[in-house]
Amino acid sequence: MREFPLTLSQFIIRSQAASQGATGEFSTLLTQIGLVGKLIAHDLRRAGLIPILGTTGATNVQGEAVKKLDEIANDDFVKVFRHSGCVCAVASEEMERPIMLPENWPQGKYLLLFDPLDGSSNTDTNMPLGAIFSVFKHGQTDRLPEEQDLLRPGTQQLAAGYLLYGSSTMLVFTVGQGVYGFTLDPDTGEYLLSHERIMMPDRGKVYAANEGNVHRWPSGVKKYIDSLKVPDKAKGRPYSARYSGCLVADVHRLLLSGGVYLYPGEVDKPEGKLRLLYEANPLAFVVEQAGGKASTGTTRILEIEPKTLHQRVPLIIGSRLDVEEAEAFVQGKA
Ligand code: AFP
Repeated sequence: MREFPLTLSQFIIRSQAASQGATGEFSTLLTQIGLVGKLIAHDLRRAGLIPILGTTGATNVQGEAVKKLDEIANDDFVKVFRHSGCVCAVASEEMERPIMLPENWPQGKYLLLFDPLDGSSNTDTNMPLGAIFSVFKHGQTDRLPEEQDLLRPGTQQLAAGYLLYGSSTMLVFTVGQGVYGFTLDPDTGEYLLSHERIMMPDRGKVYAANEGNVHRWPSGVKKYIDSLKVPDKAKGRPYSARYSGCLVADVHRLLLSGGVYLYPGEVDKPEGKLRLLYEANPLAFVVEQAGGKASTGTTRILEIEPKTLHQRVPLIIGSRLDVEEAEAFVQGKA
């Protein structure tokens, strides 16, 4: 009989059967993330034909111009999860405050944080885009969550992952037992298991950073990037530069073939650009599960105690040895 890859639903059913006491609620959550991915991918395939490109004229909580697709993607997440029954609060990079969902309470015990459209500067030029999600359990059984309940270190995440809208649409996630990648089959509309237990190389040959910012970087980061360009056969240098403007796409490349991504703090903006709860934490969980590392340069991302919902953080993420080397430069030890 012809072998057929596992569908996302089959994979979830199998994992649920192996997990004692599972109620199926968590499985629903992953299926709903898959649904959001289908909705957004459906729109993106028609970008240029339907009026979804360009900006809305508004500015988001981060002070950035809101793209029409930012708004569409955020609405898709909210609409799907409002009716999912499995989530009692959602927080998004695009929304100033989280939305509590009393209609899902008390059954919906999960908290969902997401960046609905990562790399939105790529929208109008047919470049890759992504979405990133992070899942926690609401520990209190007697009350709806409050904003404070969403401020948890990344070590407490139950699941995290991303959707990548590239030449194909992929859903990649971890529930703390390895990293699995599913590719959306456009013919059947099913996500099929295409990447089982992804493990990243300990070292890569690629770095990803917006070098246009070099004059704003601290000297340790500058020296590290310079060192990657000096030929050194033993260390596989010089490295190649590959930067897409979409963190999901860059991290996906690193996950499959190794290397390092940096969005460091800057001299006048030490907190950097990326959001801890919506970008750094979920991707750090995925990358650690694949054998890699994620750091601010001095601290493990997953151990940071968040103080605010939209907190920013410097990020160095990728292959273990590459991140360790970057940390040594940042800390002045190399
Ligand atoms: P958005 O999610 O706001 O589009 O930002 C994209 C991003 O967070 C990340 O995906 C990129 O790697 C990074 O910012 C690009 O930032 P620069 O344009 O400053 O290089």
